[in-house]
Amino acid sequence: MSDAPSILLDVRDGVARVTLNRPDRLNSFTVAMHDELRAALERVKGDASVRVLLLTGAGRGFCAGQDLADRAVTPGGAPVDLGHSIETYYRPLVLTLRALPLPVVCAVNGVAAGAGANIALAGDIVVATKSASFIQAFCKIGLIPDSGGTWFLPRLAGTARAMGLAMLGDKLSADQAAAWGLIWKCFDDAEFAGAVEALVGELARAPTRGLAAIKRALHAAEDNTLPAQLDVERDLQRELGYSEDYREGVAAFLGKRAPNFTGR
Ligand code: T3D
Repeated sequence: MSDAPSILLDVRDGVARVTLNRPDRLNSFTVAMHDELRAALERVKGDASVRVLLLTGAGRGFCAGQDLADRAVTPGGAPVDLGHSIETYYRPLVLTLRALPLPVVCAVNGVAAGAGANIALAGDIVVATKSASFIQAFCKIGLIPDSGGTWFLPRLAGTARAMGLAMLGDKLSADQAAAWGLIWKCFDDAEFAGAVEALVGELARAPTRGLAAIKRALHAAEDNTLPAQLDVERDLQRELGYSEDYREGVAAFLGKRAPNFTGR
């Protein structure tokens, strides 16, 4: 067994870079990796210098979901309580990513399968290399898409595509994922690292409170009526009107200069 950490965390220039680091197992999740990721996300939450979270994978994959060898499952053997695994690990992870008050960028550097595909889709901005793919592998082992898959897929791609992806478990190319609106963009492999750095750099220099409010508003819209959503917009706009970054943005525009946002 490797002594290498399953999760790498590097905080620099306002960007927290979290790397899933079990490349020989396509970064699939063990209990230990879940624990390390949870600790890393706690550190990110407690670090006021962080203005964007980047989640990516080491090696040729993004994440192959649950490590199927991390527990004993055998035909005729004792049943396992997967509900416990979801409740303890996958559910809190997805909710944490969605609730972080800063942009979460998932950089899908290779195959994203099972829970790995849906954790990627939990990001606010999802980018992928052209060679990456998304696989709802669950149906191949008698399970349903978890980690938000049954919620994200119909909303992003429509029920017909969600059904096909979930029931057939076909490999969806990054290009097709972008064409279907599952992800923001994909990039040629050679350009990917540079494009991701440019993206997270731009977000780290942006008005963080405004971006966090955009995230809250768009998430609220998933369940709201129009009048209720107009209330959300009013309340968030009121909060942002008091922010330093709003005043800086207006002054920069009127002064015909670049803004210097501080995230306050
Ligand atoms: O269980 C719970 O707690 C409930 C929650 C469930 C959430 C889930 O995610 S269930 C779904 C689990 N994931 C899968 O079923 C995906 C399994 N993996 C694959 O289907 C394929 O590996 C891929 C399509 C993702 C990639 O295929 P390929 O051909 O590019 O790579 P490979 O050769 O299959 O994998 C490379 C190595 O990683 C290989 O090991 P080896 O032969 O070199 O020693 C393979 O066994 C290992 N690996 C890949 N995925 C997993 C894995 N080992 C354990 N668990 C995996 N999920």
